[in-house]
Amino acid sequence: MKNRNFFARKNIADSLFSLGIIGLFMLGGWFATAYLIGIVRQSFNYAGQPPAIVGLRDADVSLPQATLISEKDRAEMIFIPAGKFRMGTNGGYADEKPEHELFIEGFYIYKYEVTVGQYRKFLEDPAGKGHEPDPPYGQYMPSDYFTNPKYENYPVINVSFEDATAYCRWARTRLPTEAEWEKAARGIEGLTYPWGAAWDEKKANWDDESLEFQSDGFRFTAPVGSFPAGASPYGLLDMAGNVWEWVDSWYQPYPGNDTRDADYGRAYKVVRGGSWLRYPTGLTTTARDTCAPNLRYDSIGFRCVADRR
Ligand SMILES: [Ca+2]
Ligand SMILES: [Ca+2]
Repeated sequence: MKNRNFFARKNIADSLFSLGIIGLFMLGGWFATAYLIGIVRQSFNYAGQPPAIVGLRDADVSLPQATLISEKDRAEMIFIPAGKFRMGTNGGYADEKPEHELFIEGFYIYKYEVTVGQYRKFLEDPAGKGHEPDPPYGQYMPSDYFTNPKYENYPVINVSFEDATAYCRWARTRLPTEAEWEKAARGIEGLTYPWGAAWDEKKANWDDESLEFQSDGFRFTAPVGSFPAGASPYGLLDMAGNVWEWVDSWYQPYPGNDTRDADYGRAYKVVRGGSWLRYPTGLTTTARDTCAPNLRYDSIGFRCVADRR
């Protein structure tokens, strides 16, 4: 029989040699395939853009990582590239005028409002001492908002500017300036709402209840990110509605605005974006409201920013 001596020493050596050659070919083939896949994937990456910045046209930017995770609170942050944008509007309320162009450096900003769960981590740290939110009040906010785990992913409320600032310090971030907030909300196209030019009652959590529209599905605050269709050009969520957001700017008139307002000065910080307790005119990307830095309301929360690292 032909294979009778298959196990003879010489034949074993020959067979091992043959197997070795076959193995080398297979290994080579595997490396070649992996290499080709790599090239194809690379070319796709080269042709595309990071998902968070698709559609943006800032030309003067070398893009760093499009998203980052904040170390302390695991918040997702999106990069807003350096460049000019249009701030304010010639329509809207008196304090939103005039539209003016501003250059600001690139920065990272939280994709979502800071949540009850994230704020609780801050309170568990010694840095959070003295910054407990006021208990919920009013007819809509549930009394167990801060204790029932089902509200973990809802925005924190009843925190003052001082509380928010302390949180940011703990998270090694800071509050956005008013200009940073507005650019992140409207992009460089000067959008009136984060999603576009026209109001859409289903793209934000606003005060539909008192108008008896019940169009957005939420009687009080909503879990952060409940309105993906309402995202800003950079992919930020709830930049219109849900909770107002503290920014680190005093309430001042814009350059070229000659209207008088007794509130202008260094008594009030600005809050942005409108809330579950406001009508559409308060939810535009240019609308400004104010609050004393030591007061807490159930319509005001915040999100943080970080400088490019
Ligand atoms: Ca609502
Ligand atoms: Ca908001």
